[in-house]
Amino acid sequence: MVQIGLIYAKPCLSVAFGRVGTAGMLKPWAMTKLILHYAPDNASLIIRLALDHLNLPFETVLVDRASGAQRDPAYLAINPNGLIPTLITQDGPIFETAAILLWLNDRFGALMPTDQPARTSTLKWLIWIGNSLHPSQRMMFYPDTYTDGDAEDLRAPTRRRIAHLLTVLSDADDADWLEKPPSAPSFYLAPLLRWCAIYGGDRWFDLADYPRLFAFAQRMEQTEPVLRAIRAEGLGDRPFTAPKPPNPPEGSAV
Ligand SMILES: N[C@@H](CCC(=O)N[C@@H](CS)C(=O)NCC(=O)O)C(=O)O
Repeated sequence: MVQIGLIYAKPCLSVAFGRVGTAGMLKPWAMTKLILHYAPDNASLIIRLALDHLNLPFETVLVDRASGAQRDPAYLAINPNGLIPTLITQDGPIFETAAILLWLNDRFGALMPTDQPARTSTLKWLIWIGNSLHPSQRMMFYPDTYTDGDAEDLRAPTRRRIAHLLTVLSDADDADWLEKPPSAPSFYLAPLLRWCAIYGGDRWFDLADYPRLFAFAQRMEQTEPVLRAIRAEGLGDRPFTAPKPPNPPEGSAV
């Protein structure tokens, strides 16, 4: 069953009336409450960070992973993939993390640069995270979904693949969003770095091997959305540079 979780609404209602080009005008779409179907320390964390960054009020509904609620008919009706997150919006339920981030930017702005070429490179890396890095992580974390054979036979090359991808990102000249104020790919990347360290086997990953990404993670840890997510999902003091398994106030990560 999908359960009703805590209600989370920051007192910033003025911003919920639309940030982009509204000049104080009330937009009808801005009045529909956003509902994030989430589990602690799941990909929904990325969307929580983005919603918080945008100062949008939203409700959370816990998807109880301990009972496999992501596969319940009620949840499959809004996300037939049985994956977390799903964001309920005035335009209907949205699944796929990158799609939700882009929808939020379409509606509210402030998640992607508007000037070129920064916009193009930020878009490129956002989709790279969603199409390349995140799927590789899923192969590490859910090997049984991808092979009938020995999980370790899949994990070993996938570890190398993830290391290669992170090296590509670290070395990229056009990934300067890493050093800029947080944008959509920042909110996507930071939790993925955390999960590399926590899930998918012991001690295969050390963020310190990627100094540029370590510095990025340190900066992200000091942002208000991350500080609030730490409390909301029990992520520990240094969720990206020294991650520990979560200790959430409700629900479970796996
Ligand atoms: N491509 C999906 C992946 C989401 C995903 O992997 N979610 C994980 C939690 S981090 C999940 O729902 N796992 C439960 C399962 O696989 O049954 C997205 O971008 O939203």
